Amino acid sequence: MTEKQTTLQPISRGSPEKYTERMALEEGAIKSSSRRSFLSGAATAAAAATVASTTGAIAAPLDVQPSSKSMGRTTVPNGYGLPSKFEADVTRNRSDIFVNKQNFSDWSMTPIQHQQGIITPNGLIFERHHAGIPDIDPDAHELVIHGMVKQAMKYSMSDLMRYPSVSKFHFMECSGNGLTDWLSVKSDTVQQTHGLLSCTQWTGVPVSWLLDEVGLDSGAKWLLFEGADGSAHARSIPLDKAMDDALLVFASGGEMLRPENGYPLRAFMPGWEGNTSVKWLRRIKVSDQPWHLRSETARYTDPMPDGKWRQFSMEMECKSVITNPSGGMQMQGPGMYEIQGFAWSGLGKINSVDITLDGGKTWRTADLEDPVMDRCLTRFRYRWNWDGSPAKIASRAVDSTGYVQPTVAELADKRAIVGFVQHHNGIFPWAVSESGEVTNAIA
Ligand SMILES: Nc1nc2c(c(=O)[nH]1)N[C@H]1C(S)=C(S)[C@@H](COP(=O)(O)O)O[C@H]1N2
Ligand SMILES: [Mo]
Repeated sequence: MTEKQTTLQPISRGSPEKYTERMALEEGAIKSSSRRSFLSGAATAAAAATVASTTGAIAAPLDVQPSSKSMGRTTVPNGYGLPSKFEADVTRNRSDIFVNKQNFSDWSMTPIQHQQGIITPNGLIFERHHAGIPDIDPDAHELVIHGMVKQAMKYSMSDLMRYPSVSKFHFMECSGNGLTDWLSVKSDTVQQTHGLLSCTQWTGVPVSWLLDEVGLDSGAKWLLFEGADGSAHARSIPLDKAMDDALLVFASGGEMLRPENGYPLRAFMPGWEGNTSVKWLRRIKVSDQPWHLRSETARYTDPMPDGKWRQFSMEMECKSVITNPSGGMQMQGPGMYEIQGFAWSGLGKINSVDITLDGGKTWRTADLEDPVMDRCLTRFRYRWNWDGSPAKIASRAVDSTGYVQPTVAELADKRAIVGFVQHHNGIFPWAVSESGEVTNAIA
């Protein structure tokens, strides 16, 4: 998709009166508590001028639309609904910076600049797989739980789906989300910089229920989760996490998982880096220690300033990004815009989001849209009357533990920033030029 085609019009929907009302809510423009006094103030003329220049007033009554003059398409009773053909640009895309020559260990990114609300449609959930997507027949699939247990057990999919289940809203983020941001070549769009991020309602069975059933030997501390794909991707998970909130997920967004997201069964670790949510799950082995797998030594570790590498940094710390306006978009002249974006934290809820318009010199409070849920995407909104001068915009989130999303410099103090950086949650700026062009402004 060429994001260059995405243009941002100043807000112009609705009646001029409604528009003026919205204007009044902008940037704390209401000094007095009465809207009337704002409307009678000097700002009214400016607001009215903006409305006139962006709404296209009509003189004649409405024509009958061509689509009203004939019957539409018939329903497709046995079909699966698809987005409008006019939305064909909204797709998952591969990386534009680091293009693999093969598709097997690869990833595709969610177009978060086009996501409305907090739920990612199933067909747009980002993909990350180490050896391609297996096609697994649920009738043949089994999950085994073994190791330091009283009674090793085997579960078919129909066994598992007979258990009571839970449905939870959570984000999922790959630890490599943003990993190209530190390189000299920058990604253009927010899909490329932050699109290894999705959020949906996950349905499955809590791991703890099955662990209770098999019974743990004393001394059990770690669990191996292993996938049935060509990479046999696996992770060691501490028992505490498994007992606390880990899920065996078979559905997302109201339907069975898509093949690329782990059909028919995956692990899901709320708030933790995506690679701990092992897809195509085939076994859980209980032990008294971690396995120190490739994914825990050669990969998914963080270089520290003292030259050592940190293992098992699985919680995704608080982060946010502006998705609108964002890289590759084109603003259509001065006027009202709504800055929008997402904030999330692997350690709790989002408490607040601040917006800067001047590259971090001053900050203002954004509105958080309900629902604000634990370890879930939270949408923030901020009304901005752009005066047409160059701006550097960014968001900064604070979570319920009090953790403040760091600046890039603050992050670089705590970690050695080299090569592909994992767990990059630095404050991310976009530059808006006088001509309205929006570009990646990471230094
Ligand atoms: N079996 C298996 N599980 C896996 C992977 C994999 O390659 N194989 N990739 C992991 C990584 S790195 C991430 S970020 C998430 C991505 O899940 P998604 O493709 O559903 O977005 O799955 C994880 N689980
Ligand atoms: Mo990942």
